[in-house]
Amino acid sequence: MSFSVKKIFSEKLFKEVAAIIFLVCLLSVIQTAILLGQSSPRVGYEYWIPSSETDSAGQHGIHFKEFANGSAYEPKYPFSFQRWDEPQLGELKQRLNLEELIKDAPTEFETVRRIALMVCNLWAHSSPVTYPSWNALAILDEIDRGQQLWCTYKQLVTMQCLAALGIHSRIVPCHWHHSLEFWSNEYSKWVVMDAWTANFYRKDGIPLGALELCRFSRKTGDVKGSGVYEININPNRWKPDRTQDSVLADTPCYQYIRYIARNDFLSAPLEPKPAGPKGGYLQPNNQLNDVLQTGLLHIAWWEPGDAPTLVCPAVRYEQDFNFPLNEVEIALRRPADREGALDVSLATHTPEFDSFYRKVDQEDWAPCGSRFLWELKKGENRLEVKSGNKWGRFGKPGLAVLEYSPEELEAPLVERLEITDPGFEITGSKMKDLKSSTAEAWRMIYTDHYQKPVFYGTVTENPHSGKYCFKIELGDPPVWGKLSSGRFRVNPAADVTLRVWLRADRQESEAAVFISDVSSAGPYGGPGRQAVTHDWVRVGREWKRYEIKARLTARTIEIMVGVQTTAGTVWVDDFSITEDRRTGLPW
Ligand SMILES: [Ca+2]
Repeated sequence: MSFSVKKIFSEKLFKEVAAIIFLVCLLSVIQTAILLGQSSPRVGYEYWIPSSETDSAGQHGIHFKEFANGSAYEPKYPFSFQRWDEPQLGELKQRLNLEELIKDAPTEFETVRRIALMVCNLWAHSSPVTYPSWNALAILDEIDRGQQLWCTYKQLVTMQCLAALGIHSRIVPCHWHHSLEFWSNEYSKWVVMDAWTANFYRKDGIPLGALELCRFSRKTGDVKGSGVYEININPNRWKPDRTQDSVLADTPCYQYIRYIARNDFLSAPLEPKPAGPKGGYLQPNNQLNDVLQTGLLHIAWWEPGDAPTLVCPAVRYEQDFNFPLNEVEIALRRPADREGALDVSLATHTPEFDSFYRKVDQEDWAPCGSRFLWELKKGENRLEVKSGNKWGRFGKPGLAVLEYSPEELEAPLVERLEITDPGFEITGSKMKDLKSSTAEAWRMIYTDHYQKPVFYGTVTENPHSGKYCFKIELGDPPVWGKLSSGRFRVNPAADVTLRVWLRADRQESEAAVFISDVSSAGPYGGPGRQAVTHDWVRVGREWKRYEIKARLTARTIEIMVGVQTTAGTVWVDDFSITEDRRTGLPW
């Protein structure tokens, strides 16, 4: 059998297919844009609620109403997080009486705000004489001796206080400054809380992170005109003219930003390396000291249009700068062998991870593994999951809400299997070549002109029974011809036998007898348009009965049957199908 691919897929067909693919892509882009637009009320990224079902859920009686999913993404440059069992964390907590300070704080954000304010008021601002240790307890000792240090160390003490409470933060070197961001489990984003300038930034009621401020600063070098408010947390700030709450921000600090990929300095102390004169010296630009004097790794934010960064690596994708923490990425799969349950897999990027927790419907939160079976009940089903760290602090919960309608799976039983017009008598009396074929009746299936047989249709030449049989005459090259019945109902999980009479214009002519599952279009679902079974048979010059047996799947409720020929001329007559037994479902 030799023919070129080009012959089957004609140029015209190619163009049509290409046009359809383009339209489908365009529509999906538009749909995605609409969906993303609709998701804006939800704070944070990676969370969105789909407005429609896009896969097979509906075929299993499952209709999603809400799905808020987190991300387990890990950044390009690994971040070294503070261990939870570091004894100095407890010492720091006691020394600064943190428990008392955050008592009754209504939110995590308020907890962070109180700590930043307390640290802000610990000392006045001054350049250090030598490069201080990156240890809050050592810094507090120096403060007790009358030292005053600059911004880096207010952020550092705040960072280690937050670590004592299980909140992760990071120092953000920016323009002539070190700022501080913490991972907000409430907002699911990195948020600036600056313990030195004693403020944070807010737009449309949502606190902002350094990357957002950087983007607002790209045109003019500062955030002026961006509608960002500067919220002061300290009435005794170093800039008394700015004590008014909620003034429009104009800071140039965030025109370029980096983050330090560690917050574990208590457990893994940073050793200053002397550079130049004995004991080293400090540059007025404090962020160069980290990199040049200590080799401390910075990760810079870079985007097209920026000059290269020479002192440290850069990232250009948002998730590598603003990688999420403590979220749960949920994967829901339907088990292959049963309905009414979902196989749940959980993943997370939680530093010092302790356990996942789940809350099913109205039950209490309970620890759970990373994989479990979610048994569905009729009606609304609700699953919430969250990740807990070793300090007992939780990330933002993920959520799936769905409606389960098992009655949609219960197809009514069929008493007798019926192929419409199995002996071609109705078709033969009404039409010659099936051009006016109806959905219930026989049809030839081919995809373009080159597959079209030389002749197909009902004829009166020597039928097996009655007045008519069906004739398929292939040309040369003999591209296959496929004769198919209309779709008809069957019972799922049943054993059936299909029989058909065939003859050919030569001995040993090859044909395939098939049963094809077409359940996907029906209300009860199914795998859809997959051949349940077929068998190749050798057809001779005399009428002979051929049969194939099949076990239908648990979700097959509609099938088509037929014959596919590959050479010469074949006559077909008298299909019949019987149900031998119902196997029942395996559960
Ligand atoms: Ca007949």
